[in-house]
Amino acid sequence: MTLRVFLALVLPLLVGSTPVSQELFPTDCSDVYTNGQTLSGVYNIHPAGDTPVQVYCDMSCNGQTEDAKWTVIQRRMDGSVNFYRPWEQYKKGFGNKYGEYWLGENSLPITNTRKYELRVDLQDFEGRKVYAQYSTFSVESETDGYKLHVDGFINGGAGDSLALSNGQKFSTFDKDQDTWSGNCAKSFLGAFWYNACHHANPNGIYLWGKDGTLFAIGNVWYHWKGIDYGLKSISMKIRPVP
Ligand SMILES: [Ca+2]
Repeated sequence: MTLRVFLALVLPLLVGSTPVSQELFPTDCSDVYTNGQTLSGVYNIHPAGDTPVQVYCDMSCNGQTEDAKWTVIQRRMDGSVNFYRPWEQYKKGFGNKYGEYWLGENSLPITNTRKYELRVDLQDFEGRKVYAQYSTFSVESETDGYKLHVDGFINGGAGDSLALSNGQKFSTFDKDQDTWSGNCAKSFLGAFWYNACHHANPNGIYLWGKDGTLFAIGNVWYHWKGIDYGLKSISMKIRPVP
């Protein structure tokens, strides 16, 4: 029996309080922060019980605040990871937690009892930073296609490019759940909550700026930089609503 399993079995019996179990098994980066880890970096969280998931915690929101506590579920920053991947890859997650990655299903607020908000941080190649925030964020189960629900848009200069994706199922090139007669993931070389098809394509091709060679295939956010500008960085992050 490992020490962790032993503690998990015995410690709650000894102490029997929620904070202690969250200290052993932080659900997300806000628990990590509460446990005293206040610097941004890679940590283990336990969103679904005792199985640890490695994640990047953005504790300072790019240095803007001191207690941001965001759990990063998606991040692009240098084009080092290929995001054109099939359904099973998006389900289990992929990439490098110190760089670019998609966290995967077990860390999304699907069956979690907590309510979450979403923030999308964007940066262009001229150093400008904006964001879009949503006061509620949840995803339905795989059976229901990971249907997306976002509401309560707060404009940090980015504009609301997720409105078109609200209420949509997740699609990959091998699982077309969009509302278009074609295949959005194949046509726009990404994987996302496509409608018919998108105003944002965070998992599209890393374009290194503006490139109109192929229409809307980049990691773009339409309401800020248009449909053919691939962002320098884009990251999607969540935290429980207080
Ligand atoms: Ca389709």
